[in-house]
Order: sequence, then C-alpha cells, then structure tokens
Amino acid sequence: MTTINDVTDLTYDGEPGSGQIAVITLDSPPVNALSAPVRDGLWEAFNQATASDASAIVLICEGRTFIAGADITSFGGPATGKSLLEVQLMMENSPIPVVAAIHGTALGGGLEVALCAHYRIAVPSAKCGLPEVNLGLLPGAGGTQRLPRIVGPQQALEFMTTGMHVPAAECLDSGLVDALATEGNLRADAVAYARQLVAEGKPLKKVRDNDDKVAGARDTPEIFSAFRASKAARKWRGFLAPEAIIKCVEAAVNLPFDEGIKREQELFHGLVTSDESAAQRYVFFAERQVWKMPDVPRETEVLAVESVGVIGAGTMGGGITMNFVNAGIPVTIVETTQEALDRGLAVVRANYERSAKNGRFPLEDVDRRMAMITPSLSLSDLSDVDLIIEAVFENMDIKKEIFATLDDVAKPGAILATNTSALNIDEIASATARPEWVIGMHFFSPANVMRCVEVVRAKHTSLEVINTAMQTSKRIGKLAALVGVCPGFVGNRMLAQRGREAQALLDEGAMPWEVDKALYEFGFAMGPFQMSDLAGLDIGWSKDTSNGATIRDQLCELDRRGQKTSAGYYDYDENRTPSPSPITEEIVRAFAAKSGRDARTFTQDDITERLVLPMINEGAKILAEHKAMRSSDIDMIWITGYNWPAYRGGPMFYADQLGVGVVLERLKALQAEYGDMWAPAPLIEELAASGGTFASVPASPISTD
Ligand code: 3H9
Repeated sequence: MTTINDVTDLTYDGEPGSGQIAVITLDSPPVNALSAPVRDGLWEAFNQATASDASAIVLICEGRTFIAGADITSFGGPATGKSLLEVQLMMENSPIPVVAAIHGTALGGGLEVALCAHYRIAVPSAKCGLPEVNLGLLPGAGGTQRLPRIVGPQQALEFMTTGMHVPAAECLDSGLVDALATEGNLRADAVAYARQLVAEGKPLKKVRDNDDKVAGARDTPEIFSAFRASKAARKWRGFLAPEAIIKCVEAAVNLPFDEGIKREQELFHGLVTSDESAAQRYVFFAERQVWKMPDVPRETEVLAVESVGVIGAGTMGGGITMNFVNAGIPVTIVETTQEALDRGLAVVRANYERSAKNGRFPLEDVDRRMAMITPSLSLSDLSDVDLIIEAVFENMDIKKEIFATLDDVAKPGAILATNTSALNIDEIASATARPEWVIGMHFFSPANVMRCVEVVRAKHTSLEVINTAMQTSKRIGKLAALVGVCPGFVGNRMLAQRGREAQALLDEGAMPWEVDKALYEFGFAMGPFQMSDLAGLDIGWSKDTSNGATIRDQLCELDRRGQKTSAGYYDYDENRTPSPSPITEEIVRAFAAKSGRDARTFTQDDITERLVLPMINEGAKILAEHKAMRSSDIDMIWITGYNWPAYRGGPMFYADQLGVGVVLERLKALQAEYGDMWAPAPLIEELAASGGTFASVPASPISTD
C-alpha cells in the first residue's frame, strides 16, 4: 500500500502485470468532501496508478459515503492545491479504465468526479444527485454538460433543479451507473467488475463524447420554454440557480462540450459570488447547528417515545397527530366532546385522503394511518403514553387545569409538553409536581406541513427531556430550535413587531396591498393583510365590544371579515382573486388624516425597512437575553416557521449582509422620527462599534431566568 497523503491511499489488487487493479481509497471524514488535500491526493494517486502496471483503476471511499461534493466551507476562500478540473482530466484521460465505486451518496462535485470515470458501480442503497441548487449553485464541475449526455436534457433539468437524490436502481435504469454491486461487498465487486471490463476489452467510455441524447433535443427548444413555465418553476421565484441550470442545459444541447463547459463556468461564477448563494450555504450549516446545544451534552439520554397523547383535536392537535402517525408512532387524541373529536378526526382523514389522491401514498394507507389514532374523551386514557402534547386554545387557567390532571394520570417518566405559542411555560409547569418533565413543543401552523418546532426550555426542564423533545422532533421530520420562555418565544415575538409596524403603516396611509406587495417582492408568499383575510379578520374580534377604533374594527363592522365573506382588506371575486378595495382605501385614508401626519407615499423599500428592521431589533434582544442559542437558530425558525425566503438567509443573516452598522444607523433615524420603540438593541450598538456580526456572537445556553 502507498500512502499518498493523509486522506488518500493507493493499493494494488492481484498479481503484478496486466491482471492488477489499482484501488484508490479516499478517507476524509465526515463526508469525503473535495477539500484541497482530497484533490491533491486524488491527483497524485491517479498520476501514480496510470503510470503503474495496473490494467484498471477503482476509486472508492471509506466511511459513510462516496464523495458528497465540493467542500462547502471553502467557497470564496483562496484556491490552493490541484483544481478539481485537473483531477477530472487526469481521470477522464486515463489510458486504463477508471471505475467509480459508489456507496452512501455521490453528490455534487462527488458525482461530477464519478462522471469522469469510464464506468460506475454502486451498491443498491447508494444514491446519486446534483443538489447544488439547494446551495444557490449549479453543478460547476461539468455536471450540467455530462448529465444531459446520459439521461437526456428533460430528465437532467428535473434532476438538477430539484437536487433529488436518485436511488441506485433508478441510476442503473437511466445509465447513470453501469452496474450494481452486492450490498456490503463494494470493493471486491468493483475490482471484479474492473477486471471483467479489461478481460472483455471494453472501451474507455467518456461521457463527454456521448452526443446522441443532446443532439436529439436540438430540434425541440420547446422543452426549455415548457420547463420554465411548469408548475415546479413557480417555487423558484427569487432563486437564481434554477434559471442558470436551465441555461447550462440549453448550452449542453446547443454547444460543443468544451464551449458548454465554459458557459457552465461563467454561470457558476455568477452564482457562487451572489448574496443568494451565500445565504443558502449559510442555511445549509445553520440547519445542522440547531441540534447542537452548548449545555446539553451530545450523549444526554434520549428517552423512548413509542406512543404519544395529543390533547385537543382542533387544527393544531390534528396536525400534530399526523406528524407522529406519519412517522409510525401511535397517538391517542383526547377531546372534551364526541362532536369535537369526530370533527377533528374527519379533518385528519380528509387531509390524508387528499395526500393519497395527490399520489403521496396509496389510498389503502389512509385507513392504516387512521387506525393508528385512538380517539378518547378522557385524559386518563393517556396514563400509559410516553409523550403528551397539550394543544388546546391559549388560556392559562385551562392549561393549568389540564397539567394538574396530567400530573395525576400520566405515568412517571412521561414527557408533558405544551404547544402554547406564547404563554409562560414555567407557570404551566407550576401546576404539576414534576416541572422537570414539562417542556414546550410549539408547532407552527399548519402543523403537518410546516417544518419548524420551537422546543421551549422551561426553568426546571431536565436535560433528558430537552434532548428527547429535540430528537423526537427530528424523528418526525421537523427542524427543532431550542428557545427560552418569553412572550411569543422567538418566532411570534418577532412577528408581533412586524405586525405592529404593518398596522402603523396603514395608520399612516399605506395601503394594505402596498404593504403586502413589499413583503411578496422581498420573497414571502404573502403579506400580513392577505394572511389576515385568509385567516379571518374577526379572530379575536367581537361585535359587542367593537367601537371602530381600528381599521380592522371598521372592516369587521361592515362584515368585511376576510375571504370567507368575499371582502376584508381586499375585495374577492368568485374565484377568490383579490383586488384592492375602494372601501378599505377610504377607511385607511380617513385614519391617516386623523393621525395628524401628512399624507405620504411609501416606496417599496420604505415599507420593507419598516417591517424587517423591528424584527432584527427584537432578534438582537432575544439573542442578548439568551432566549435563542445563536443567531442562526433565529434564522432557521423564520425560514421553516414563516417561509422567510432561504435566499435571504433569515433576518439575522440579512442584517449581517446589510451590515450591523447600517442597521444601527437606520434604527436611529427611525427612532428620531417615530420614538423610542425604535431604540436600537444594545447588542446592535455593541456589534456596530466592534465591527462584529450576529453570526460571530458565540452560541450560548438558553437562559431560564
Ligand atoms: C458542489 O459540489 C459544487 C460543485 O458542483 C462544483 C465545484 C467546483 N462540505 O449532513 P450531515 C458536513 S457543492 C463541507 O449532518 P448526514 C456537515 O456540515 C456541494 N462539509 O450528515 C456536517 O458537519 P458537522 C454539493 C460538509 O449523514 C457533517 O458533514 N453537495 C459537506 O445527515 C455531516 O453532515 C452537497 O450539497 C460538504 N459538501 O448527510 C451535499 N457535506 O458534523 C451536502 C456535509 O460539523 N451534504 N458536510 O455539523 C449533504 O447533503 C449531507 O451532508 C450528506 C450526509 C447527505 C452527504
């Protein structure tokens, strides 16, 4: 064996001479990413192997996976060592066959390396993908030119714009891999396969020379226009990478290979230096940071959660139930009346039926899933479950009463969680004699759809309970962020600031559709007033006490209660298409006149600033109070809980991109104009003075003060 460097070995299998197979083994934990030592090691190993007596070369990886792509941490850093292109040329131009042996995931630059081998063999559990799109990038090491030459442009477009991980069997069908190995026997099978290729005198297949599939698409440019107009494309609003990928595939179809590569390089450069990709790369790491809790050691016990109780079969309770059932965990759901129980279960069934109709799972599965839900009218039926989640409406007295009962009925060692979105969990826990078992698990609405869960650490919550709530959230496919007890926790506390300003803007004469448009253009799916119309303006409004004091009061008094009455802030036609309402406009103008402020017009930037800066300011206070562990957790709550656009990285990342100094200056200007509610958070002053960023604030344990 020759050790090439710390991460690369070269060994030979078989007797010297033509039967010998060179095996290059890469071992660079955790995911064999293409760092400078990996590229250097590969280049040198191929250099030596091609100069040896070997008749073929196998490239294989140690650890959990084949190469999972470029080293994402290195983008934007200085280029060192051999380039990936040099390694790829060395492989592709090798005078003896090169076989890539794939296990785990061959992703991004990893698959692009494998595509420079002459043949690919994979174990059945392996997956291949070009997921660069999720990082705001395109496959920039030849992937956009080679993949269409194997699977055809149509499939390549789908493959690269979704970033899907394709199972080995499907890769075999499409020609992306040439052979399947036996699970657990990859090395031996790959060597035998290489030997067989040599024995059969198979050619040195270069994907770049494979022109049939792209040439066949030259006369059908409409595949690109159709793809751009497809339903999937609607999800790309604001993202740069999908369009750049389409342009690359067009180049693959219409240009010679080397020119296509040049086009890929230009477009890759544009993306890798963009703010959008920087944000999406940040999100990649932020998603992995959330699970790391400074004072909850990794080895903290995770308690068994094999059964769950949910209290309340309303929208939240039903959605929460579905999450557990989907993960194969049975749920007992408790309501106070049979009618409420029936209604809740009917909604769950209807949701499942819709999913089945959309092809998410077979229709028979609906009954199987429903059978995992045990309806009950008594809390005592929760005496045996491992985790209980209370999801009744937000009333402290009722919640305390429920927790006092749970204290009597729940088995010792059961986790008692509340889905409250704002109430004080310490107070809820005080209703029990076991506050260390009480925790918040705040799901976002709709709970079966939104990925976010705020796991709320109360004063006495034990480390095991925290770790179990986090890991259980992960198990049901959620992204959990640990937060502390404070009104609204992290997400709703910041949302309240945005809501306050949205209302203030109206009082100053901005129209609801102007406010909504600013947030839509920023990247949100809808603005606060469209949201209000959707949810119903009359939530929390009462005819008896309404006195026309707010714009909402006046709208509700006119029975403009949102989409359900075909009128709210907007007017709606029979297809629920909104249009600006002259009635709303009149009311808003009257309020603005009353406010004593001169009528003014707002630019989109004015509005965005007024809505986003208060969120950043509140986020800074949350961070300083240690109610979130790190700024990137706040960002993940906003991305997965409220659909903040991932290409803007979350409010705190956005603040870092603006520059904390700029944020400070603007807050001070708004403070001078509107008063002390705009006073900058002390942390913003500190970071601006030191030239720091929110991202540079070290992670801290959650404060339980
Ligand atoms: C690219 O290839 C561009 C090219 O086209 C052009 C180049 C010119 N780099 O996810 P996990 C870390 S772009 C650096 O928890 P899993 C990760 O942060 C790349 N680090 O494990 C974590 O660190 P920590 C295209 C990376 O088993 C640890 O590894 N490729 C990278 O659940 C474990 O990760 C991709 O986008 C990386 N590329 O999932 C693939 N990947 O432990 C990105 C991971 O300190 N990676 N880390 O928190 C993945 O999708 C998953 O990591 C993978 C494993 C499926 C591989």
